[in-house]
Amino acid sequence: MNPLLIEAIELIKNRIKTFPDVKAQCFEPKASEIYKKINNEELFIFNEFYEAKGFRKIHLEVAKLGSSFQILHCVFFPDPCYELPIFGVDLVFSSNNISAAIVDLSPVGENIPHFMSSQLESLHVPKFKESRVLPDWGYIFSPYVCFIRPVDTYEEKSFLSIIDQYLSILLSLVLDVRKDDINSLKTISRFEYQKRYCSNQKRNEKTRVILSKFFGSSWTDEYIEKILFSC
Ligand code: BLA
Repeated sequence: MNPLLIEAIELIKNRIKTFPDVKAQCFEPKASEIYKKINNEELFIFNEFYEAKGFRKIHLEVAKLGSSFQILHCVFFPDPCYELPIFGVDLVFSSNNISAAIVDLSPVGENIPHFMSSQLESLHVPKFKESRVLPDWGYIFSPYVCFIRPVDTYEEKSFLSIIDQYLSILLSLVLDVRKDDINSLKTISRFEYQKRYCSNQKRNEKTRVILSKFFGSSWTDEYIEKILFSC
């Protein structure tokens, strides 16, 4: 695996460990390690699932698809009873270079709450040389989304530091947050926004195309529906 990918996995795992009441979920055991060999090319996907205070599902995935693609994908799906954003990161290595690096704390309401935006504003985010344009479904992300192609080691490390800082903000939010009633209008509205996030992520044809190439389209549809963006 690419050393930067390993560094990113370590960083995220170390952060996950610090979330309150975190425990591993024994969810879909057959989905935790997926391995295939096609024409001497090895494909594997490792999945880890956790739950924690305020989060219905924390999913960390590492995939090696053929000789050229390595992917890190992680989403913290909040329990809609809590006023918490959706943390998501996707790091796509193509032929050992990062082609896409995206991280966000995405809103589950019309706007990002003020107590969250003030923390995000105070972060030190360097100016990356190559920012990337979001696809049309990308309106689900916050104004603080970082979507770039890092051009050198300095930018790669800076991106890892942003992942870490976003997780640190998320942790500070969960330590303070109160649970709303399951039937409250706030909870229901956050659930609707989370469903909207998931249905738009499912519109990412790039994820679908690469998974289908190796695993076929019906396996891919089920994987995206049940593992990546189940709601
Ligand atoms: C892009 N995602 C991509 C690309 C690939 C994948 C191959 C194209 C890279 C490029 O444009 O340079 C593939 N991503 C995967 C696969 C998995 C995966 C196979 O996670 C899982 C097995 N995607 C997410 C999450 C976010 C996300 C959580 O899963 C954001 C937080 C974003 N990925 C995202 C975006 C693009 C992308 C916005 C660019 C899409 C585009 O340009 O059309």
